[in-house]
Amino acid sequence: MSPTVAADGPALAELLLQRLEWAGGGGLCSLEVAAALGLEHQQLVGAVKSLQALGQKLPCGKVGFSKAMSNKWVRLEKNAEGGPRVFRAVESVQDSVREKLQLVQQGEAERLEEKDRNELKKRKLLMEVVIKTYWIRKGSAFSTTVSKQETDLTPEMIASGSWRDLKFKAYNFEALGIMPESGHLHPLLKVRTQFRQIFLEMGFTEMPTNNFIESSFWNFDALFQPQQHPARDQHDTFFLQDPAEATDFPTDYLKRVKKVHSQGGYGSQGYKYDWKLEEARKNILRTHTTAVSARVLYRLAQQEKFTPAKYFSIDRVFRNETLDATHLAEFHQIEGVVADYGLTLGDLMGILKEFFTKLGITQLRFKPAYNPYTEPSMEVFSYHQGLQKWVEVGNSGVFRPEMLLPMGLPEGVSVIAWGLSLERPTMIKYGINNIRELVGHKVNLQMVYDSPLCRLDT
Ligand code: FB9
Repeated sequence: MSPTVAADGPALAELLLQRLEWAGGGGLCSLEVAAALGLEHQQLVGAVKSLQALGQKLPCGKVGFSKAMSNKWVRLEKNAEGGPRVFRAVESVQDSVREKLQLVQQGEAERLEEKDRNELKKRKLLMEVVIKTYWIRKGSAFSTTVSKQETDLTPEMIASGSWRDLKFKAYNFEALGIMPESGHLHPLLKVRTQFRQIFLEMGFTEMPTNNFIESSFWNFDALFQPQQHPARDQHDTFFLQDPAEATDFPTDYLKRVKKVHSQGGYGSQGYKYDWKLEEARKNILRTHTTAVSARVLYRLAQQEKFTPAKYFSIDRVFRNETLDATHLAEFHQIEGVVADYGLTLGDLMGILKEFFTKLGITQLRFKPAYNPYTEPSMEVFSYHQGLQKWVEVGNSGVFRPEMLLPMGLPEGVSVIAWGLSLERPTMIKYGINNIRELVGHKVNLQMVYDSPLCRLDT
């Protein structure tokens, strides 16, 4: 029997759907439909399967089916002959979603209730776009031409008087500065700048500190620090292998230093030991910037006529110490030195008060201490409001005559000096607890970029 219809898939499937539409709620028997269409039953079953499969493939097939089921437009018979079947359950449907979307399509979305709008947006059937419109009207200086607003008042404008006819752009005091494209100073260098400013304000001159390598002579012997002092051995000091020795010393001065160590002089009994040149020659990484102060004071003493002087230095020093959260094998030492006739401990206390007040530190206390090259010596303490306790903020003293007189400084000239570190105030100002967050290979460079300007007196 020749089929009465073209039996290809989609056409047959649609034909079946139309017959289902005409059949009303009762549904159709595949056998009867196949006979009516003059088709093999299997062909029709194939069309039915293809329609069943469509429910899994169409992106909205599932949604449509579940909506039809939840609206009770269709019913599912799971035990129907030949497997699960879906039947029409109502004569006609009112698709409210379709009606609402048609309203949107007609540009009448505002007629939708908010809950409907939110439901459609949630199902991604509706997307809201906010369009910002402006109401434009004439201003006080309205013109039909756009006149360029000047941003700079030039000498030419003033001279010619043309500024009278020009419009100037109003200052924008809210404008933020443009971030510099250049590099960023490390917090240590920002704090160093502040300390340098304080010293310069106080009339001090910066000493040349550009030699990390120093001879033991200038670092220790010139300061009357004996050669057997524990600070001079390997566990506190870094010695160089190459060049291991310095050779160039002022001959006469070296003789006076040797004598004052081994025999005494200038009223001092000295240390009475066999002072050795080879010990003084040993090259090291300087352990303090006081080595630089010794060189500068020796140069001051070579003047024909002594003139009072104030010096400062801020630079790296190296000590072979136990490392911990606040101590590395190097740090920046800050040092102030004042040379004049008749200076006393009172002068030292006064200048320390002046110096630390500029740092915002006003409550100072002085505690007797010991240094090999100063006598008397004082530790300097300040009351830390945040920590509610007294903290050490530096060390100080009056250089010994056994250090100053061999240099050639006149009798009566005394030199007061003090020192502190750069890292400690920097860590406090920037709230850094571990020094490895401030210096070293683990430093987060973003910290450097983001670190604010430093004001020490606040
Ligand atoms: O810097 C130190 N403390 C400090 C300084 C400033 C500060 O500012 C606050 C924000 C407001 C806070 C703290 N100290 C000296 C004290 C301690 O930190 C101490 O534990 C560590 N000291 C270093 C040496 O340690 C091996 C700091 C360093 C120091 C100590 C002494 C001198 C220099 C640096 C000196 C000296 C001297 C003495 C006489 C003549 C010439 C130089």
